[in-house]
Amino acid sequence: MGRSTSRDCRAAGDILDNSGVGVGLGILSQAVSPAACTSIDHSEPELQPGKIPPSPHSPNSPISQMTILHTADWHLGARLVDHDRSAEHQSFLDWLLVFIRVQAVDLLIVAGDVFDSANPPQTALTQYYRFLAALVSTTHCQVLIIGGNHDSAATLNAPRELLRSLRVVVHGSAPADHLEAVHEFPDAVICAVPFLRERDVRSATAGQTHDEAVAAVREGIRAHYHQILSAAQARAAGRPIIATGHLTAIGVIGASSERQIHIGNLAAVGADCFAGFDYTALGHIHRPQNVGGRDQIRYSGSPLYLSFDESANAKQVLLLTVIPGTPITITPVPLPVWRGLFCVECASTALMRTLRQVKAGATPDSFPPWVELTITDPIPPAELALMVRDVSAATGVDVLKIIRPAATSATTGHLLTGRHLHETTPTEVFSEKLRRLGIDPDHPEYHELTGTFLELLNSMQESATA
Ligand SMILES: [Mn+2]
Repeated sequence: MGRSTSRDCRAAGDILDNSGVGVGLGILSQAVSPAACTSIDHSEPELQPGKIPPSPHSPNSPISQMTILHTADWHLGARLVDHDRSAEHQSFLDWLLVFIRVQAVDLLIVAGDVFDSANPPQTALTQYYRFLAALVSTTHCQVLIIGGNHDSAATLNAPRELLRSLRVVVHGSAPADHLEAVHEFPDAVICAVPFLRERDVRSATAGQTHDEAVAAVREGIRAHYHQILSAAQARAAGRPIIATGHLTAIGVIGASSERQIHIGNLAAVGADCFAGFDYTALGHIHRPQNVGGRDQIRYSGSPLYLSFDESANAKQVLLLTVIPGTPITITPVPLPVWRGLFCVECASTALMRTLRQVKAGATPDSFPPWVELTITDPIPPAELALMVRDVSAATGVDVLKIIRPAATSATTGHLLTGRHLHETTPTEVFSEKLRRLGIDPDHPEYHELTGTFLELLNSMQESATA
């Protein structure tokens, strides 16, 4: 059952890899084609929210294998250019619930950034609790949730005793005792490691240089994983050991929607940090990928496109089949595109034709596509705004952001010109400040200042979430 499903899911993945990206249409990048995304597995009953297909095995039967679903970076409550995304999140949660039922998933892992902010809006909290309530009342699935750098550990942890009684384990922050992070299942041992804050892995030492501090954080993370691995190995008795994490690994390809963590991304750890674990379920990087070419160390990526610059990659969740004594089977399951994000570049005269092509390339029945539009010819802003409004209404494509390089080229090419403050990150603003002060990015001073800035930003975010 599990095996044939794996093949079907892989086939769907292959289609995704070959699906067209809209080149030659003035479209720089776009989401995957509708045909590839809407079908998950043709051998399974159609995934329809509300219909409960039969479970492949009874929850009461002895489990000879364990099915784990790895996902991360939900970012409930997230907005894009001030636009609400709760309907897309709801579509994802509805899909996820049905998928877990159909596949009889035994354990759902959410590897951090459940929420987009430390103080999530009420709608996001409601979505979260409704989803968990539906999951525990209609499936046998257990849940492991760890905190990410966007999450408030306190917000996640507040209901943890109540949730634990409902088979939902929450680790908003790292427990002081490593043994508390080790969870034993009949067929696997799971080590719950959330986003590690600097205070979790390093005691600040006066007089340390920036580089020494970075090295200390990196070493602290490595030691943390090593100690938890030892604790798990003492109990595993032949069962595979799976870790979670929310961090940056060396060599990953990121996107602008990932907030920098630790001291910049300089404290990124290598794949060797996870040596000894049979699988590592990572969060933080929104583009699905493995780490250091090792398939058993994976970022599931975010279920939604969170920024325009990640719109070219397919989204997925990872289905693991765990049978003690055999390697873990990893099956990427492509997700539907609930809303396509598109970067579009064209002349104003080609706007209607280009947005029609965007609409034609978008998934049918999805929410209206959102576009970041770069206009290549000089056109007065007022005239452009009217044109965009009319074309947008005619095509059903929403333009969230307009970039006019022709109009801004005269203003000495400031990197942030033409962008609203809410579209920038604090780090970008700081980098721009350094640039305007004439501090060269290759100069050591640039790295010192950036490192100090990120440390301050980090501790601000931490105290906001404490
Ligand atoms: Mn994230």
